[in-house]
Amino acid sequence: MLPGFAGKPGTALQAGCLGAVAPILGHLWEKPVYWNPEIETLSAEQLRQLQLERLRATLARALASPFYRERLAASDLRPGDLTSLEEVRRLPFTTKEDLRARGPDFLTVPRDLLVRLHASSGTTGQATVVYYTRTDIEAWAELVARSMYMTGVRPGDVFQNMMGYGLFTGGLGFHYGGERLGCLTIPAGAGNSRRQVQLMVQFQTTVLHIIPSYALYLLNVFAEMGVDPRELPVRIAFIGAEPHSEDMRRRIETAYGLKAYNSYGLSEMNGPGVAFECPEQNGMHVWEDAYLLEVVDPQTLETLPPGVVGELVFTNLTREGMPLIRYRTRDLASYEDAPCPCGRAMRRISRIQGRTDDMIIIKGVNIFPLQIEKVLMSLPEVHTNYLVELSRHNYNDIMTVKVEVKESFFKEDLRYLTNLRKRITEALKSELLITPVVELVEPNTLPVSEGKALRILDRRHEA
Ligand code: DLL
Repeated sequence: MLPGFAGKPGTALQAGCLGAVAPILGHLWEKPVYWNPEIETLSAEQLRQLQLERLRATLARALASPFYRERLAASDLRPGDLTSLEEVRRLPFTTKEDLRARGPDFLTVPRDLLVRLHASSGTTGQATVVYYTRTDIEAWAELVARSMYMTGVRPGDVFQNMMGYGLFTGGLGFHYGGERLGCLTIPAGAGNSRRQVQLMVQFQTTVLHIIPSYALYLLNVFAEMGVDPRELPVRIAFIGAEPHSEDMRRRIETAYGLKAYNSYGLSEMNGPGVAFECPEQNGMHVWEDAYLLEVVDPQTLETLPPGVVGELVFTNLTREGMPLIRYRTRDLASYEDAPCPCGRAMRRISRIQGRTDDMIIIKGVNIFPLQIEKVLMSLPEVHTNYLVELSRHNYNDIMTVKVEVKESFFKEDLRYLTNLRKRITEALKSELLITPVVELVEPNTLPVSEGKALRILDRRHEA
């Protein structure tokens, strides 16, 4: 049976096995589009029906945990009473604070059924811990494999996973997904830049998983080593785990000569593989058979319609050991439910616009780091890195933006650089509505992180 029509694609025929008969089979050997056709070709209506059934089952399962037994006791809603998905709004939200305070109380199974734990990277404070049963790990690997397959990764691809292996979900999540799909998976891990380039050359890597800011940084190492990434066979990259702009994606695509797909997830919802771009690169499909999506106004908590930016809220629909109900992600995005040309009915979310909690307020103006990035990355003179420092002087907030300028422009005369500084200041001012102090620095002089980039240094409390 040909993949895509039944069974799992990775287990059936591959181009390599067909060898000389491939041209004869020609028309039959169309690459299957879907990893899991049964789920990926559901109509919107069928998908909602499946979600409703799974939501009831999840609620019933959640009641086995001390946390939800208590929390849901106050609500008069019983799992069997749910007649529509909208009724989920009658249930209380779950927050990161709940997870921190009551961690193990979220478990619905005895401890000896748990096989793994991960912890969030803690970019916004103390880490939260999530637990997985064997079934959870397998279901998660399936979702990541499905996501990778959707972009065109196939068995036989050489997949270099440049994410941190460990408590962070990015490394092991994609590792299991890559193996599940049938890729030759290289557990390269984060950092060790020269080695990353060597691995790519030696094993002729075709697919990358990489933090977007690191992808730009790595270009310097390629240059130092005299290797042109465009001459390597790499054709697909997954970039995610941190906010990045469309300009940043295009830069990565051009410099490496590949297609870069945005990938979204969070440890509280297993990790990566919650929402992923299809070849249209126009929003990330939420795997709605596994996650129930809501977008709410972060202040009023009212449900928002398509196209309006609000906070993403997810409910697990297939998780066994630690299902979360109406988890407030703090991530801001909008959703789109118009049909996608790829044929999947799963709704798409926009690029993450920021978090409700990384918003910085300077002189009363609300600013999201992504706005700064968008401006800087649209300027051809700007190199790969920048740093925003917030300080306070005489009760006055000052925003200093240190910007790396490409070597070729740095060699220009002083008048040119003064003018460039003025242009960057103006561009930031018109986007942010406040005037930052811009400092131009030489390329590769700002600190680089091997994990998620640290772009904002808030020193205002030190004043
Ligand atoms: O970052 C999971 C992941 C790993 C996603 C690898 C994609 C690739 P956490 O460490 O728990 O999990 O951090 C989750 O990172 O709430 C977002 O604020 C941010 N984030 C994740 N993906 C994106 C993205 C992983 N594509 C937090 N764009 C989330 C913007 C993202 N922000």
